[in-house]
Amino acid sequence: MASDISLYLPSGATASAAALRSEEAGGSDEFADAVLSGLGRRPRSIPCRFFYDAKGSELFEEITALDEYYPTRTETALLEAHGEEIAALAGSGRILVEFGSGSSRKTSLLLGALGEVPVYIPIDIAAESLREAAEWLSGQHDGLTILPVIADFTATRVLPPIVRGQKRLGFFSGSTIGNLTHAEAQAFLVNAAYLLGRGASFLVGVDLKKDPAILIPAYNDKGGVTAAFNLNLLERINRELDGDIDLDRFAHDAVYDGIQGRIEMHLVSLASQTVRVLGRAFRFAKGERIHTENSHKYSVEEFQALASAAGWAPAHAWTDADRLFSLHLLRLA
Ligand code: AVJ
Repeated sequence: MASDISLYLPSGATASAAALRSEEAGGSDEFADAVLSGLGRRPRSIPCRFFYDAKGSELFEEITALDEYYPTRTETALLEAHGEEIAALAGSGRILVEFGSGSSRKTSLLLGALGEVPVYIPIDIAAESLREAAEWLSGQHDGLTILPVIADFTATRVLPPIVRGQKRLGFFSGSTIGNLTHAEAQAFLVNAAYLLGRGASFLVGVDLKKDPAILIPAYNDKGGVTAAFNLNLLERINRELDGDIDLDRFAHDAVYDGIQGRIEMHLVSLASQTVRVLGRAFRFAKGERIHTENSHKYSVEEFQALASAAGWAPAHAWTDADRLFSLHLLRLA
């Protein structure tokens, strides 16, 4: 098992994870800017990428095991059931580029189905989870060359030079594309086309539109794990930004917006109150909300139309029998 996995920086430099620990989940400066500007505007919002500090990542792992949260197990079952067909249609001997350090179990399933993968390149801004995932995968796949890239996967345009001239297969799992607005998702797909290059294939996990009676419990489970995941943002403000927020005076909420076709997660103020962050006061009225995440849902046709508009040719889509989740294989001419 390669223990000294070097992390690649778009500047071309490589660095050890230790040196980059401060990059964890958006360094505190970035977090401070996002929170102060986000709480200062209307509607108030804090970007969902700040969920994933160490505690948040642990809580998310717990969410993926919840009965109510069907996406992870359904996508994993699709990879188990259709891995060979996906590998055949995606094309063999391709470099695998993953957007996000993802869930290693799904990546390992795909790597297993693909067989010989010359190089695996996960892209993520969070150095620590990138290194952990890479070490776990190198333990599972002896001899696999892993080159983790520390970058914002929605925008980076640089891959390690080793990929030059080699065909690529992209992988974007978990319906994380749902966090992006439709315009952002299209821009992401255009950028991914640039990054993956001519003749590329792209496998994308997309959560499907369905009865809100299924969707809302998936984002507001009766055990309160998703609530803890959302409220952890306020805990993180108290931990890192000298906040004095009383967590008992805020509540988690998940609503389904049928027009936008998305779940929205909010933190609701249970009283009129003033909270302080880095010495700045923010007055909340009772019932006022902080938006913390969008999770867009698509029909198969809607996602194929979005992908086509971004220059990709939809090659195949797999869904489970209950049509809860979908995996899309896209191709670039
Ligand atoms: C990791 C972004 C795909 O939106 O379903 C889980 C995150 N938020 N429960 C999702 C999440 C609340 C998840 N993604």
